[in-house]
Amino acid sequence: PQPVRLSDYRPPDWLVDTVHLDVRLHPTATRILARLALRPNPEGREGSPIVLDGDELSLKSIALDGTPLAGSAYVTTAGTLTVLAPPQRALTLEIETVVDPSANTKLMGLYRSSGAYCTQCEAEGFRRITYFPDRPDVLAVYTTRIEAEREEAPVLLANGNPVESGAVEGTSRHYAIWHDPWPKPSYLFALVGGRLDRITDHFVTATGKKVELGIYVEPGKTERAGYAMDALKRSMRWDEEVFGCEYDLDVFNIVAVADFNMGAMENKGLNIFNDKYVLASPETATDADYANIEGIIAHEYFHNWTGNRITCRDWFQLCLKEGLTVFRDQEFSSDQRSRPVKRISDVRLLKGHQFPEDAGPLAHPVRPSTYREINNFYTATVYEKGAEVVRMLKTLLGEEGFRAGMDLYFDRHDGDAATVEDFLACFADANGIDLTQFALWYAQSGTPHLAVSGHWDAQARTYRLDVVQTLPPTPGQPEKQPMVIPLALGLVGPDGNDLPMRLDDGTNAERGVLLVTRPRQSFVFRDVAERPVASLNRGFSAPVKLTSDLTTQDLVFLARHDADPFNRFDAAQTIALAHLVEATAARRAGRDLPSPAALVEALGATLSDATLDPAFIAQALSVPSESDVAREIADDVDPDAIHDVRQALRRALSAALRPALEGAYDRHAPTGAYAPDAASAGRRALRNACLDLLAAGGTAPGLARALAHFRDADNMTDRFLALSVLAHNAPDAREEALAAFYERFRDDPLVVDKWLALQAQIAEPGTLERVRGLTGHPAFSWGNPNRVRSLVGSFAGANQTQFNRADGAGHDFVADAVLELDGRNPQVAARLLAAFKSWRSLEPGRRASAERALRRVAAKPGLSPDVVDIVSRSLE
Ligand code: BAL
Ligand code: ZN
Repeated sequence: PQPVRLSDYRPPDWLVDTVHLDVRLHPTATRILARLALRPNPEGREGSPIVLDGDELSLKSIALDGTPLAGSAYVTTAGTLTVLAPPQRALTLEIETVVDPSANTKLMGLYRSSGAYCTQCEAEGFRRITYFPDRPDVLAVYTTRIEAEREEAPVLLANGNPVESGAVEGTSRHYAIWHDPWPKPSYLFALVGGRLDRITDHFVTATGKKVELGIYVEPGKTERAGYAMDALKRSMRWDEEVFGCEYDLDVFNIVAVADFNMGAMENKGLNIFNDKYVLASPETATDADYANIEGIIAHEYFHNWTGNRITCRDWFQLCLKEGLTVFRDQEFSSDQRSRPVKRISDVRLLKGHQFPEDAGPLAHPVRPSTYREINNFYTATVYEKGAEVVRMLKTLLGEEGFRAGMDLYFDRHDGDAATVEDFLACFADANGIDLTQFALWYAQSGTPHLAVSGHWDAQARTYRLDVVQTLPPTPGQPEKQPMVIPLALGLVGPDGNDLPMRLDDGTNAERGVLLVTRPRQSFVFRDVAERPVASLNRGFSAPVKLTSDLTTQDLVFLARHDADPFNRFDAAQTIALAHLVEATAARRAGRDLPSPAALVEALGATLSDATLDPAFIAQALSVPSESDVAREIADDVDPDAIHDVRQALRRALSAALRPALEGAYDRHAPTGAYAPDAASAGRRALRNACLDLLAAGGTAPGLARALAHFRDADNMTDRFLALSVLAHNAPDAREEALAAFYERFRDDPLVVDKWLALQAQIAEPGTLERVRGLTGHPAFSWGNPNRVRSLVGSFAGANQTQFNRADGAGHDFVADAVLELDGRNPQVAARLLAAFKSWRSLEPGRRASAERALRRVAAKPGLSPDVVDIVSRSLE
């Protein structure tokens, strides 16, 4: 495919005011009658033909203002239908197409999941339902009539409000009509038809309007939808209270389906979800699942304003809705749970997924300037880094300035298809500031590096911070300009309390934030009577890689005393990471491993601090991952060496902290029935983190505890943690435990996913054969994205040693899986292939095998555009 460029954007030549759809559902031949009211766009090119997008459609008829079009009046290609020389006035096109939902394995457009009909239109799926100008800046009012066999699809849903429903006289069919009064782009269209159960509730908005809420699930699963409903109502209230956003239809429906490419989709008034992010019960879902459900229900709901009421002008602006909405869902979860712990887990996700993306061949700006396949840009950079950029705006402007900018954005752009420039202009205008340099965050890819050193002058009683900012070259961007980096900090005095911060120009460092805007900058604080320890980038105020001249003892001090919980966590992680990097080098050079004494000291203090939140301590006990260490090493990476030294560190911590770990484990035993709230989840998290460390390396007492934990568990969080501990550390007990778990949950696909994912992550040479074998297991299916992601995705993305086996067999297996999948579901195939994103940082042998595997994929004829795009960028 030809690249699409942001600089080539042109407004549409034709606009669509209304769309009337009549969809006659049929398993293999669904007929769609579309009536489009079009008019020339005054901002488009005069005299233009009407060019509509279409993909795998069977065109049955086309009429203009009621008169069938002659064959010479239009042309179709593989991707378009063009009405030639149309009258340049408002007109109506009626188009009849037929599609086969049962054959739709791409899960884009109209398809079937467990017998139900559903749709996925973002980004370019609507063109797989009917011919349409399928771009986000064409906003229309939709009325949808759905008709189906009553027996096959008793439930018929579409966007907007229900208008009418009834029997189709003299047939076994029935229909429903839905009308959505809010103009929307085609990517937000949705319909559902099927045999579904539902739970209902209602919500009264701030201005007293009653909204009927429904969550539809596969028959028999309504008992698992309650938490999602609760999360939905909390989201609706929170968005009113925090952003002033009120819901705007009479109904809000959510449908959970088993086969879904993404996590969920924010279609107007009819969110469609992967059932992984709706269904939960204590027996089947972990605390992490509950937290994800809460966050994703909120995310999709929040899109109603940031995405739907204000949408994107074009797909380059994807971060406009995604980064902003991730920021909003992160804030929601922070308010519902522990803010510091939420921040820690969000930053872990950012560093674990986005930083590697930004450091490899797939790096791209938060707002890309070119793409060949937009589906490949639903990335950690657009979502997570996009959210960080919004968070930095808030840090720069403060609570009130940020809210003023958001209010102006909602006022000024409601009903618009907007751009990043529009968004930034609202914050600039509302606060009277210039955000030109800040806008570079949207345009420059790569993780900025800040090197910071501190200099205390006892005589002058000053403390100077020297900051050097660099931004590495990334694909297509050899040269970079300096960014605006809001660096939140504190100066911690010897007693552990923050010192006042007065800059030498007499100003206070406002809200404790320094603005780094130049390649080199110094900040001098005055009246600093004692040597402070600088706590830098508090709360991870900027998504940068920060190095400093803090000593290990400074870090141990911060891990004990920092008033900023994020940095308290981060100080211990920094010690651990430095240890692991040094230990990896020692292991490869055949030297003795360094001592982990500093980390033992820091974590020992954390474990014994009764004032700390258990969920926080659990995070602190979880040492950096193998991929964190690989990212830090950056070059000539040997995953086996990293794995070995990380295991050694965990064994050492286990031995050194054993009494404290056992004490915390015992003190946090459950006191009542399972509840998914944050406090209860935090207690379980700490107890499970202690167990995980106690059993590290397979010590007998640790394993005995894990076996008992597995046997006695009354909820999935505890049961699955114990199973993981056994699977990773107890080869002798592993098979029996895995078999017992499978027998218990074999009829529950979402739990089977956990079972598949766990086995794929075992860091042993036998895992590849195990995973190969599991692809033939009756519970596995190449057709279901959740199964593929659980088994093959976990192997490629969460098993560094086995995916990167020295013999190249792991790379070959994943390449084969990509090729197997590509003919069926290109989006899932391309996402799997992106697991090679860090291949260039591997040691030469593994790098060569990764390159061979990538080249083999690239050489296969007939690849999808999705896979071609990833493989070619990976090899560039
Ligand atoms: N818009 C795609 C799914 C999501 O980010 O909400
Ligand atoms: Zn989203």
